[in-house]
Amino acid sequence: MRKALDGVRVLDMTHVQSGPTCTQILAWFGADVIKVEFPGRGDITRSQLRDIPDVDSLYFTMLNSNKRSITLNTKSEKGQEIFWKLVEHCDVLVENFAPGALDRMGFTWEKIKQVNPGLIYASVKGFGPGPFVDCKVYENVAQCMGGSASTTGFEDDVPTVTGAQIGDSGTGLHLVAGILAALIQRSHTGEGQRVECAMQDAVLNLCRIKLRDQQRLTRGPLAEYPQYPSGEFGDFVPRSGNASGGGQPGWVLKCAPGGQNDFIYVIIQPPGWAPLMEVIGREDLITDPDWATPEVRLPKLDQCFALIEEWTQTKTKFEVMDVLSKLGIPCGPIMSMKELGENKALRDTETVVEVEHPERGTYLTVGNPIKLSKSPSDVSRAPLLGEHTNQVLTEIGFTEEDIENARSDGAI
Ligand code: CAO
Repeated sequence: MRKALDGVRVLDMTHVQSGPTCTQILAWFGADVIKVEFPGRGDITRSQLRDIPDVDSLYFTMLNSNKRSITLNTKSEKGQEIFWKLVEHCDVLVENFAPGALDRMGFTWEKIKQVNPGLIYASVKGFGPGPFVDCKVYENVAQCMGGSASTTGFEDDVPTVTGAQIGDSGTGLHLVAGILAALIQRSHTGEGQRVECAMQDAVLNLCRIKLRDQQRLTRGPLAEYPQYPSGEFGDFVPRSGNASGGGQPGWVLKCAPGGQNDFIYVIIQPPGWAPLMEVIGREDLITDPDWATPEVRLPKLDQCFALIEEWTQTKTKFEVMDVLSKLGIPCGPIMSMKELGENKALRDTETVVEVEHPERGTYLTVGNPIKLSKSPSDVSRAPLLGEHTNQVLTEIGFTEEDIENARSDGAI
């Protein structure tokens, strides 16, 4: 079946996580993604956190499905010649090197658009223009500087980073949106453009409800935060533990048998109060004026959740979900990675997939969470280092002799 991005060729100069997540999605949508890697070493993640000696790590294989790999020393003369040929043949160039790295290689935007005016040149950097524009950035730096860490965790504890890679994968996703928009614009104008996404900006975008709360704070305390009504509010948004970020209160409640992940998140929508109270055997609180409305419950949300927890603790998290979801009460068990990896529904939809790899055997990965009815994303394994060098160079017009010369020069 034809894929959404069939015919789009991506020159993938990405490494580590943020850039590779972007180009992996483009590949799942059908783009031909050609990953350019330093000869001999490749993307540094190939050898990071290895679980099997001398075999590409899961770090690498889970971020680079459906791509082709070529090795190229872009700082060598021959390598530069090959790079420019690739630029001519590609629609999109994606990179996430340290600021200025591509310019230092001699690949400036001015020159790139002269060679291929239709090329879309997309980059991830840590910061946009400003005092930190030249800084190198990893995931947790972005979480700290984009507002996530100051608002995650509990007030009496240190700022906390989240397990969700909102700085890396989150920015990669933003970049995908930018590239797709630029491709649509190009289909009208024929022109490429620069697409830039800063990790700090992407994290802040994902934390926008906290900037909402910062502004609300100037008008009074945040009544849905656990600090209300007895605690003090300063002049910045505090960490709110497990409170819901939305207009409906929620909290994490203990379940049986009391293990590390035996918890469920329960949300109390106004219409959910009566069925919840029925289930836990407190019908008296349905009409009691001290409990009956969201307004009177707000100052004692901790007591509301404590009442519900007395009941949830008598059941497993999935039993609780079974009962509450039938009553239309939004809730969700805390799922461990073990449970997610084994989850049948996620496997059935190929959000969790097993992939065959020639060196590591079968491995589990997360497939494309974006489902297109006319462009299925079949997940194929990540490429070995330089697996497609000859194939790609032949496609863009190099002869066998050229390729041999480039290889003996160390350019590939
Ligand atoms: N041929 C020749 N040289 C190559 C090459 C190739 N195929 N691929 C990379 N290089 C060179 C780069 O040009 C750079 O050389 P210079 O320092 O001379 O410019 C060098 O390898 C190292 O690249 P780097 O500085 O990007 O890598 P690093 O490991 O020092 O830093 C990172 C990594 C991620 C901090 C940095 O790339 C960065 O800040 N990127 C932007 C933000 C980002 O994406 N961060 C998320 C990373 S994912 O967690």
